Amino acid sequence: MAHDVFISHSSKDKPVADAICTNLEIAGIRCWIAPRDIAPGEDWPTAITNAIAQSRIMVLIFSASSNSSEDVSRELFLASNNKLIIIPFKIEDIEPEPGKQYYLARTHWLDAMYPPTQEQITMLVQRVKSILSAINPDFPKQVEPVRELQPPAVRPAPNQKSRRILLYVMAGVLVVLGIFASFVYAGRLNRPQATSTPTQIPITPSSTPTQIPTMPSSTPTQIPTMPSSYVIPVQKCAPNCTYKDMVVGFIQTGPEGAWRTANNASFDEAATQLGITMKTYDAQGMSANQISAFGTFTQDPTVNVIILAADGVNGFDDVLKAAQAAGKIVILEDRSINSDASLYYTRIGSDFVHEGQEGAAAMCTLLQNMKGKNVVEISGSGVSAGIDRDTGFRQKMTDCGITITASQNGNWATADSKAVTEAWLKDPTLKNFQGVFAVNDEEALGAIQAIQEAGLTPGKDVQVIGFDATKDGFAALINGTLGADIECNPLLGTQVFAAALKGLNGDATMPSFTPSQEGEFFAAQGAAALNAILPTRKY
Ligand code: GYE
Repeated sequence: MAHDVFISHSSKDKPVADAICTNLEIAGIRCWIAPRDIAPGEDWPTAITNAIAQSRIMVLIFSASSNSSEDVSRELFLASNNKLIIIPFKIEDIEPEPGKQYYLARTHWLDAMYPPTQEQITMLVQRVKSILSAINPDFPKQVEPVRELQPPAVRPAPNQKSRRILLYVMAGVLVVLGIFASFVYAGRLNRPQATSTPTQIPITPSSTPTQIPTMPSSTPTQIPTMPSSYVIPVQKCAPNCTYKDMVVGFIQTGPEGAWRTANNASFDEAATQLGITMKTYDAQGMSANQISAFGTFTQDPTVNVIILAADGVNGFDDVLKAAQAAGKIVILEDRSINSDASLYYTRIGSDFVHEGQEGAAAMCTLLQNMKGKNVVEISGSGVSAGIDRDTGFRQKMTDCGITITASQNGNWATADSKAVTEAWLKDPTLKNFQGVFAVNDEEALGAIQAIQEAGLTPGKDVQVIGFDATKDGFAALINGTLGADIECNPLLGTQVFAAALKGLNGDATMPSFTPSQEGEFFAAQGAAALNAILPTRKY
């Protein structure tokens, strides 16, 4: 039976492991746990090895007894070999022994206690759910409420005192709802400008995270213009927070091309200049890791701002809600995600749909004197930059009758894109194309290499366009192998930190999206003109 989660634990922690298993399964997550899932007479080591190989996530119940368990060490070894995401659920405050440290050093601990509280188990279920929905968008959305660990207690009739408290609480809730309704209806898409100090709906740090309505987003990576109801978490230093008060958790994508290097560097430089404390996390290209990192930064009491450069589009709702409930200001830099704008403070980045449209217009210009208008696309699937450039290009390509005859993911990388293009050039059914639409410069350079090695001339036999306008992109424009390069600005550090400071100070006037101002460059501008511009390029 396929399952999602392998629960690793010491037999001494069976009650906690069983409770967690029950609650995960209530939430629709299929678990494998010993001894329940070992068939009578089945060989344990084989059963465990197969179970781990078929899982996506390992939840490790970490305690003194599991720390000293050889079986748990072997399970960790197998989990790492099978590239499972490991979530250590710490129910005792002890450090892992060296052998286990090896596997747990880069994971994100979920601190709990013995026995764990409902809230801690809720956090674990949400974390697992978010990771699974990131891995597989079809994964069920709603998290079922976690059932209490002990059998339901018979509730005693409330006495005078508790009845009075009950009344106060209900009154309080009504007041909050009232303010909320006024907030939504008074400033539906525009944050109220009424008062100089922004309207704050008090987020009382209660046991369960504040429920925030989510507006279903229609199309994928819908770029919202103005949020409907983002509640800005109130900071102690507000309204006079300074950069010195800012502690940032920066969740980065992981290594990509020159654009990403420049983007990360712009944050490092700005943080140093402004005296901001910044903790960065490199997600190695996996949004599942990013969702896990969110949990860590959300639990980190020192962090008050979380910045995300998304490696995916789905699965962020729950961690955004948790971060907001924990009082963190969340800002999206660069890419958008499929979460409603009411779940984050703002996004700063490019309008990728617009870039895609610019790309199509450039390709139309370049194909004017070509014998055909067949274009192959080297995409950047799974993230908004690739998805939206593709959307924008396809919206405009019909203006001049372009047909996309093949499309494949190039992983933002030169080598992958070269291989993809080589395959198309060798395929008699696909080789008849006059243009290459590559969603970044690294991919465009890969296509150019393949075209040249096939004995064709890029810029003459085949027109290639790229995105980013990096120095390497410029060099290709200057030598004429690249026909056009649509600029995408990576230098966002200073702007994002300025927005974060506004967020810390409760500034409700910040638009939910601030698109970067960008242009495009053509080989037709000529080497002289382009060479004059090149020294001014910072990336
Ligand atoms: O175009 C590409 C990078 O998200 C805009 O990601 C960014 C893209 C950029 O890998 O080079």
